[in-house]
Amino acid sequence: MSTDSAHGRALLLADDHGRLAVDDHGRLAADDLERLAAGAGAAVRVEITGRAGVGRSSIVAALGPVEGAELVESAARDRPGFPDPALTGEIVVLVVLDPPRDVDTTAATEAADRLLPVLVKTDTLADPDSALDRVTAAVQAPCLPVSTVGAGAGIPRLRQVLEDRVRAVKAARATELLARLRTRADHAETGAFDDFLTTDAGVRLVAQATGLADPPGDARSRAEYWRSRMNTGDAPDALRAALALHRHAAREWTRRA
Ligand SMILES: Nc1nc2c(ncn2[C@@H]2O[C@H](COP(=O)(O)OP(=O)(O)OP(=O)(O)O)[C@@H](O)[C@H]2O)c(=O)[nH]1
Ligand SMILES: [Mg+2]
Repeated sequence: MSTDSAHGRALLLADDHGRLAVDDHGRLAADDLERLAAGAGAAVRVEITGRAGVGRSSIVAALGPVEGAELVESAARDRPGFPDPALTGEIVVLVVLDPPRDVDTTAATEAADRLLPVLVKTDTLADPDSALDRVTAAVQAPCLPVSTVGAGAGIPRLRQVLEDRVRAVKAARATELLARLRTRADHAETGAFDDFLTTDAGVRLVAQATGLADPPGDARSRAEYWRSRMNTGDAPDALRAALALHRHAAREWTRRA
């Protein structure tokens, strides 16, 4: 399992020996279930990478805190005499200056579906649209234009896209964990899993698996929002998601009351 740990995901689904959490009798153990659920909800590691001096630190500073994420500036790429560090983030923000270099294309290929490319210092570009086309072609992915000096530009959009991606990573973790626990429960006894689903951690995990964003507001207003979404005659999936998010918000509201 440790081979997947670069993605920070597999570890959440298994114990140190690569097994799913079970007790001595092969049963799902409540403590372990809670620990696994906490892991699935842990901050998503967002790696900010690129060549030296492209503006990685400035982007981290301009973004400030991103909900559900831990932002890490990685060592610079393309330094003479140094191998490029492996990309370990669950999301890789590749900071690219126009004109793009081979090292940018290589990093984009390595990051694959974890990639979020950003064209920086757009305030210095005579023709930002052409630069965006060039960089998009080089990294083979849609690229967000950003500048961080003066008033700056593009940062709110970058934050929004990042938050959406972070939520998607967390939903994938939760979905995967739930599927594995469910399979496990099918093979063993279902009691522990069913019990877990009624705990705060279980309710949170099911809500996380929906991948939907809560509206802004306190727990009560969120609970009311999701209740209203339950009565819209939407498709069964949307209804189930609204129910899960309503349960989660209602729990929080009750706990705080
Ligand atoms: N014109 C312009 N300059 C910028 C922008 N963002 C950063 N800079 C400048 O670019 C230089 C490098 O920025 P950093 O954010 O330190 O870049 P970095 O990639 O973290 O650099 P190292 O960590 O030193 O490799 C600084 O002088 C910044 O002021 C931008 O959007 N526009
Ligand atoms: Mg820096």
